[in-house]
Amino acid sequence: MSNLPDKVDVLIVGAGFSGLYQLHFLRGLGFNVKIVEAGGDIGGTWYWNCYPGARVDCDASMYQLSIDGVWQDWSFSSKYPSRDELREYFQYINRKLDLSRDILLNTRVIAAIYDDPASEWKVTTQQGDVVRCQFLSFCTGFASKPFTPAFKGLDTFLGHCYHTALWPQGGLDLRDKRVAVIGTGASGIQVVQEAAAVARQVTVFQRTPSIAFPMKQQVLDDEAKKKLKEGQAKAFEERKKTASGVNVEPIFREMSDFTTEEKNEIYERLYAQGGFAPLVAGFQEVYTDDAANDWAYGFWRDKVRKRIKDPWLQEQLAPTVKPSPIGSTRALEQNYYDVFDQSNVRLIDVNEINIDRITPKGIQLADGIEQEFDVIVLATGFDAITGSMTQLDIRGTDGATILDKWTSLASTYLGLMTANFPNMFFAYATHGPTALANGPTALEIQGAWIVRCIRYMRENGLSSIRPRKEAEDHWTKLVNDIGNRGLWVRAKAWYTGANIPGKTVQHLNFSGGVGLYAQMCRESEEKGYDGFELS
Ligand code: N01
Repeated sequence: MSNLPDKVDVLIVGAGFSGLYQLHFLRGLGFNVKIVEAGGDIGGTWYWNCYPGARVDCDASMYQLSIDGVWQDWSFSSKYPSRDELREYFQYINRKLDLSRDILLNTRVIAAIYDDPASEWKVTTQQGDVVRCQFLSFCTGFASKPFTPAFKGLDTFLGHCYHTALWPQGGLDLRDKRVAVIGTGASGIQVVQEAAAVARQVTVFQRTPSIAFPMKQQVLDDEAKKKLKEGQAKAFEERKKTASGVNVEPIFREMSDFTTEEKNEIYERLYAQGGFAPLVAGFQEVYTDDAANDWAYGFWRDKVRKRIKDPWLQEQLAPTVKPSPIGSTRALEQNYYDVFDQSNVRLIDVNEINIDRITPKGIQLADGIEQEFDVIVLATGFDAITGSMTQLDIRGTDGATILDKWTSLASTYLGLMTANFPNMFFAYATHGPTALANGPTALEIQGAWIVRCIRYMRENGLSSIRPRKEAEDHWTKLVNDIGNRGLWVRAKAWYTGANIPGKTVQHLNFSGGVGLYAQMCRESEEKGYDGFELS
């Protein structure tokens, strides 16, 4: 049993960006708030994802909280900081805001049930604590349920085998090891880059090639840090109005308005900027139009192919025919496409020769050949977005779980609440801008809304808030209708749940842009929480 009180006003699940933000502001309003966190430290995704090479994929000047008094005294050393530096940043926030006195670590929530007459949630932890709260806020992120494919023989392997999100906190030395990396998404790419520098042999098992953009890492010197600070307050305000939560806007004019030379020039400039600039500041039409998407893919493919000598590898890593629409997943790389020219790195296309089973010594392929490894890295992704909550036994007013409710179709109102689950909020999750947005921008918009809502309830002597079914149906349809204008469903990826066998493929992100999202949340609030039933 831990030190959880029997009752609090607000219980927050998860001590990542969202949870810390909400704790700080709710506590400032005098609410009795606690965070329960499954991990051994704060940081959320940055606690769990300690695999070699873990690094953020958003520009750090935007990948931070805008809390006044916090951002002024912190500067990252590079544009895309490592996991270790992000951990330091979390410790810094903790010191500044004195958060840890209200955080219970190593405490995993496993169940929550709503007591309608009392307008309270009864929450149970794995250790057996039971805590009651009027408001329950899930700040569990989009990637807290790792996905491991059902490989035969997985538990027979005698070497080290870890999912990237469950990597040992103490690290694992890859020097001189024979390393297998299964999966070539953002996590797999980062591991491969790191392992290639030290491991005796790195074997990459690829099913679908990633369309990874060059990071173009930049070290930030004092001058650069000073310049960022000067514009920071304005940038924090501006980011809330943009499409993707970073301070750039896409080109809304159609590609056909431009000559090939002009398009090339624009893309050359965006590639030189690095990161997701070609997506977030490129032609918006790329997300919705096949021909525009093909053109952008061709541009990317030709750039990547120039970095790879071997023609077979060129076709494997940057195929002639695009493997999925560009912009339907997100991954950055530093030297990923270069390391395949090294003699210690090789690629296996599992579409050609599938993984048959994991053996005590390594991996046996469908051709019967067993390859021996010391380390197997499962960079196989997540039951993303909905999985963070559907993995828990959360029961609402009708006794059904969130899994029951969302199995055939995830439905929410404003990506903040779901009908039959009163007084329960979620942020950076289902039907928010989530995967399509810079995390801190989206979760601050949502967190601030949640904090104001809870304050409003107290000020007006209200005990419960729940979305009306019509409002939820309307929002859910809107998320899917806007999503269907894009090409995302063509990719077998986590944005739509298509990466998980048996999971319903649907739009899990609000793809209408952060600015529109913020506006719609604000409008509901300004109309006295339109679409919600308050009592
Ligand atoms: O997961 P993914 P990820 N046999 O789902 C492959 C964010 N992130 O962890 O595409 C063989 O993208 C699968 O193949 P396929 C980041 O935004 C953030 O890499 O299904 N392969 C794919 O290649 C990122 O976008 C942080 O054909 C199998 C890979 O596994 C998102 O999370 C850290 C397979 C999974 O790629 C997810 O990235 C990490 C099988 N049976 C991630 N099953 C931080 O910010 C799956 N694959 C710290």
